[in-house]
Amino acid sequence: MVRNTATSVVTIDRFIIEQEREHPGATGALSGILTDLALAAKMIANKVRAAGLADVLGSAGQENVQGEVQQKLDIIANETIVKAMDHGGRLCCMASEEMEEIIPIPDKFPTGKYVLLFDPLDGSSNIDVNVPVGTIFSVLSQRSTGTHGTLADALQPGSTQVAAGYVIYGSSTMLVYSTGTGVHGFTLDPLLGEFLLSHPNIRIPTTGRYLSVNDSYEEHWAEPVRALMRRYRGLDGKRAAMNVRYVGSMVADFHRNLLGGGLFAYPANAKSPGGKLRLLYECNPLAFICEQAGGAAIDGVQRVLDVQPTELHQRTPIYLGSKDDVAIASEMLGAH
Ligand code: P6P
Repeated sequence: MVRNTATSVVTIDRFIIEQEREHPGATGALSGILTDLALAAKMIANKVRAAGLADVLGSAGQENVQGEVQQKLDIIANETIVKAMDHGGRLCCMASEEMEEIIPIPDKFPTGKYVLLFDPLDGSSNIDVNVPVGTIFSVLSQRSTGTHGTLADALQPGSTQVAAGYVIYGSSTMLVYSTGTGVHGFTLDPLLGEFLLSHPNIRIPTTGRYLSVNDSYEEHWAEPVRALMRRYRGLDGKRAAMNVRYVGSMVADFHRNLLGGGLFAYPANAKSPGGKLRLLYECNPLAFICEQAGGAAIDGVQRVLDVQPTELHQRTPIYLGSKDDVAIASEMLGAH
C-alpha cells in the first residue's frame, strides 16, 4: 500500500487566494499587493544575503530624508519595492522612509484604490555586522477621489489600515502579515524560492519574559518611564523580572517578542522628545500586527492606532507587545 506522505504545503500565494475567497466582495487588488510584496521581499532577501560578498556593504554616502547616512542596501531595497509595486494598477500612491515626499504612480501605469507605506530596510545600520534587518509595510484605502493619491491619503490613523506586515531577514527570511483576520507567518524556502506557511494564527502571550529597550537613554527619560522600567526589571517587587533582549533592529526585537511574549519600548527622551520611531511605516504596521495577535501598543498617552497623523515622517514613542505588559505601561504612564 502506498501511504500518502505528502504534507499540505501552503504557499503564500495559495494562502492569500484562500483568504480572498472569504471576502466575497474582494476584487483581488489587495491580494495582488501582498503577492507583489512577497516577490519584492525575495529580491531584497537575495541582496541582504549576498551583502557580505558584493560591494554593497557600508554606506552609500548619500543622506536620506531623515538625515541618516544611507546604506547602499537601503537604496536597493527602496528601489526594489517601488519597481515591484508601481505598475500593478492597485495603488494610487506610495510613501517610503527613504523618500521625503509621496511617491506618485507614473502616468504610464494604471492606478488603484490602495496606498502603500513602507520602511524598505529597517535597522539597516546593523547590516554590516550581520544583525537581522527588516522591511515593514502598511496598506491603507484611498480616501481622495482622484486617480492619484494625495498626502492626506497617507495621513490616516493606523486603525484604518487594511493590511500590514513585515519581513525579517534573519537566520531565515520570514514574512508576517495580517489583513485584519489574524496574523500569519511564512518562511522562505530558499530551494523552492517560495514563502511557505509556517506560523498560522500567531498569538502573542498575554505576558512575556523579554524587555526590549535601549536603557542607555535612562538619564534622558521622564521619571514615570524610569519607574516603569524598574517595574519591568522586577526592582520594585511588583512584577517578576524580565530578561532584557535588545538587538537595535525593531523588526527583530518585535518578532522575538511576538512569538515569545514581551515588551518593546522606545520611550520619548530628552534627546528625542517625540520618540525616534516613525508612526506611519514602523509603529502603525507593527501595532496593527500586535493587536491582531492579541497584544497592544500605546504611545504613552493613547493607543498608537488612534493617533491622527499630521506629517509623513512623524515620530512617536511606543510601548508594544504583550497585553498585560502594555497595561502596566498604561497604568504607570497615565495613558487613557
Ligand atoms: P537606538 C534602527 O535604526 C531603528 O530605526 C529601529 O530598527 C531600532 O529599534 C531603533 O532604531 C534603535 O534605535 O537608538 O536604540 O539605536
